[in-house]
Amino acid sequence: MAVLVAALTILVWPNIAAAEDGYRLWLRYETLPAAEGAALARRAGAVETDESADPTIAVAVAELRRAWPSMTGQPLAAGGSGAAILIGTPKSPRIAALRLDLSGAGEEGFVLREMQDGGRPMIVIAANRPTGALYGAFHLLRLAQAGTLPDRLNVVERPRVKLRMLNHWDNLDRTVERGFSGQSIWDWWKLPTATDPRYVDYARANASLGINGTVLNNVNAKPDTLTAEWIAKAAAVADVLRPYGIKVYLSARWSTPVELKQTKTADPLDPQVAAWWKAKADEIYRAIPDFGGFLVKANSEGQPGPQDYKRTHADGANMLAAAVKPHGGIVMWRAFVYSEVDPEDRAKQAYSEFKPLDGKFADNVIVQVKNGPIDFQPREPFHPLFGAMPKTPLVMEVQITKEYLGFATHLAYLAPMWSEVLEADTFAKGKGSTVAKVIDGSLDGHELTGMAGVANIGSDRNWSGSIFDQANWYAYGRMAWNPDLAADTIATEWARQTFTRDPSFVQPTVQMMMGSRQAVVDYMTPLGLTHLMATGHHYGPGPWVDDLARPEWNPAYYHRADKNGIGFDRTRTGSNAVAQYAGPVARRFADRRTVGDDFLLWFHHVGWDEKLPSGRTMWEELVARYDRGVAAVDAMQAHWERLAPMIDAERAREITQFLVIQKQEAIWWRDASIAYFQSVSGRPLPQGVRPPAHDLEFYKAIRHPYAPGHH
Ligand code: GCW
Repeated sequence: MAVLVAALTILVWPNIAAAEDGYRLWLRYETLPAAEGAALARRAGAVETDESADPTIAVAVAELRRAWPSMTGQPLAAGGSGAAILIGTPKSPRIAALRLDLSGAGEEGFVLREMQDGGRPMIVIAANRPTGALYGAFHLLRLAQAGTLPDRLNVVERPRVKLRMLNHWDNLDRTVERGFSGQSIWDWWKLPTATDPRYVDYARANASLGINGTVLNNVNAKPDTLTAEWIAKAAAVADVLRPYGIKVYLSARWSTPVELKQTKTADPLDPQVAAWWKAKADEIYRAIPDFGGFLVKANSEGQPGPQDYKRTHADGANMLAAAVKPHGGIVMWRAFVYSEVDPEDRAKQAYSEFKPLDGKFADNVIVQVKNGPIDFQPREPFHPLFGAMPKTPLVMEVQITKEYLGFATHLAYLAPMWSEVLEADTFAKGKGSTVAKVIDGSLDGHELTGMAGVANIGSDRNWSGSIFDQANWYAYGRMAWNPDLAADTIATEWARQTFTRDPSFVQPTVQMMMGSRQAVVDYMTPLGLTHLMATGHHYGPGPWVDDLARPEWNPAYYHRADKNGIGFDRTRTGSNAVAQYAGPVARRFADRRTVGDDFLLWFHHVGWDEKLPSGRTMWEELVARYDRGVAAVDAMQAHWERLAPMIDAERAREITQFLVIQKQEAIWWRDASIAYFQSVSGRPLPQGVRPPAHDLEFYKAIRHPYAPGHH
């Protein structure tokens, strides 16, 4: 029997060991080619510290000790006399003795330096604080894995943004709003006693990117979140994440005290309400001493808020801010608001409500603004609030999970979209006032700065629902650390760690990633169209929908197509949303000659027969864009057919299958959209264009009652 088991183990184990299900993300630490591994082992053969009693240094050392031998193929030396990695802060006598200049590292950054220490060659990871040292360790491992370790290390890095947050839209029953990667990673039911080992790997992955905060629960929050029972659960998660430098935050429902029957009102100016929140904050901080604070969605999409009591967002935010202030906590107040009774262009409403509140928020409030004025669409212009609230720190919120970009089955690399927004010039203080400078605080001199990403992490073995969606998590973290990092640089480092460094794989893969988001724009919402997705779950096309209770839930509200033309006039002759942007931006958007293709129909209503710069009419161009989108997916499939054999079969197969889904659905989007817009425009299909496979009624009848992520 024992022999049989042993034989089976030998047969089976190598396969298990080689299994690539994506669980390891970009932290794979594969053994390097022999010569490179040996060279790395010569540069450091041991990992040393004086500070192993510090929990953060301890996890950094553990990571290095796990990764280094795995990459070099050689065991670590027990210690002693050879070359080594030395990690720590100036509290360590050995680090202090090196007299490194750590001023460039700030509170959370690090210095990586190769130098002699008592005659021994050392890779030194030094930081002012343990968290910085942890980030330095991960940076070293990133360079080593990606094969980009310079001959003589000399790196100084610090994050440009202070709060680098994930927002989980995770519900207490473990469903995830807009989650496409299984259940919530938080197994609430078994918490606080049982903590899933995945929490540690989650923390490692986030720390490897410098993510330092996580909001555990959905912004559409339940009052139960703030009961003693749930605080204990959050505290257990916080305990696991703490060594990795990650603080826990909670989304708070405005009406919590009333719904828990502990106050009669939720009026922010009522002293009893303020006292309740203060006591609640004290209770939370007893359980989670480093609790980050609250995230609030108020008076938005049916959520309660201070306006229910005729108070402002600032009244509400400041009351909560006072409750957490003595503990060093903050309040992130979302500006994602639009009203069911306000007939004003939805794209204008957040600005109209929040701009007048600039200067009225307490100093531990940060207003969280989505990247665009509508809602995480495949392409939106930057939100007009960026640059318009100089006295208020603004967080930029992006959606890593792809609610509107094909869930987890369409390949869409989002970093180019985020760069597009970060690089956009608001002209708030003249040329060069980019959104990145608003976000990193440099434009208006804010210390409190942040980025928030709606997480795409779930219980799926591969964490994000697909391998390529891991890149979106990765890219978000890297850009929150440094908003100027280029999308293709990030894709390259991700691909080299995640798959292989073979340039004949990496280069075309990165190229494919870089074009993928534009492909989605083209086959879903080309030329500045927006929000044409099917109702509720937002999967697939629904441009014909015009009968929902609220006007701004209808795709027809956004595209405004009729027999004459298509597009939303947001110039002076229309809603005048352009006026919310600074002069030069407003003028560019308002002018048909300068607005450009990307935002044409976002800002203009264009006649079907009008000629565009391409020489095509509006109608012909629209059709051509849908075709271009499908062709781009064809090209991705062709690329991938050639690339797939270069990686493991397991991940390759998933990617191949998902591209088949994407192809089918790109065609669905194209056909349904062309069928619909043709029914409105009445124009014939341009010569040589393939007619939709079915008639419009066929597409209108498609239902997806079980699409994931919609609760
Ligand atoms: O994108 C929309 C989503 C809602 C979400 C809302 C928000 C959490 O469709 O599911 O609610 O935005 O950001 O609050």
